Amino acid sequence: MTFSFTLCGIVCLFYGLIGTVLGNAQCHICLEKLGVPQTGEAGLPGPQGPPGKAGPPGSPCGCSDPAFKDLRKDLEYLRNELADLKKHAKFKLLTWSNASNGLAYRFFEEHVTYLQAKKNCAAENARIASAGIRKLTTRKELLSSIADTVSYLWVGLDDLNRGRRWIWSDGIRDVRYRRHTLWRSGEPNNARGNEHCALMNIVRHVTGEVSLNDVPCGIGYANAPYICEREQ
Ligand SMILES: [Ca+2]
Repeated sequence: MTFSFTLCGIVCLFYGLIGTVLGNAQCHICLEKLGVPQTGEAGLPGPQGPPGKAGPPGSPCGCSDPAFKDLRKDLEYLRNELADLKKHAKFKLLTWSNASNGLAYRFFEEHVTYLQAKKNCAAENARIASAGIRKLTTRKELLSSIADTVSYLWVGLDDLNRGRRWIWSDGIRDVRYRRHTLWRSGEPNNARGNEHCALMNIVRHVTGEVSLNDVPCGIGYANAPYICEREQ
């Protein structure tokens, strides 16, 4: 037995030095014959295990990269824009919308004469806006709800009546000498004797700053967009 072990040792050592596959097999056979248990080839890899535990939280970034600063600025800008959109979404004039003065308003962007605007509002059971124009809080609300590119509008104010008095579309007589008049300085001037309708120039939408000028009402002169006003 001792001799056999020694022989196997020589065989294994010899073939181990040569390093051949056949030699390894001879060594295994020799040891197997002596009853020494031999390990077979390694089996296939087992299935993948479950995911490990989450790692520790990362450390805060340096944030000193100029690109990061730009991104933060952009994000701030987008947040403000979103806040503005949300604010204005509450009051859109493209359809009939209720204003804080208890009346409803709708903006029409088509450019027409004063007389056509009057007809179009009447078709909506409405009048060209007057009460909401006179009141600053409502005027700001209205003008903030239409595009900044709209720089003038018809308002419901004319002196087409027999007495040639300036009367708003809701029946209120305009008193041009009041301290808070909306007329531009020197207006109404009835230039060339045919200016009987009020056109409103918008100076600033957000503040509601405007000025009125009397202009011809009919075809061939001024065409402008307008806002109609009616009961809710
Ligand atoms: Ca004028």
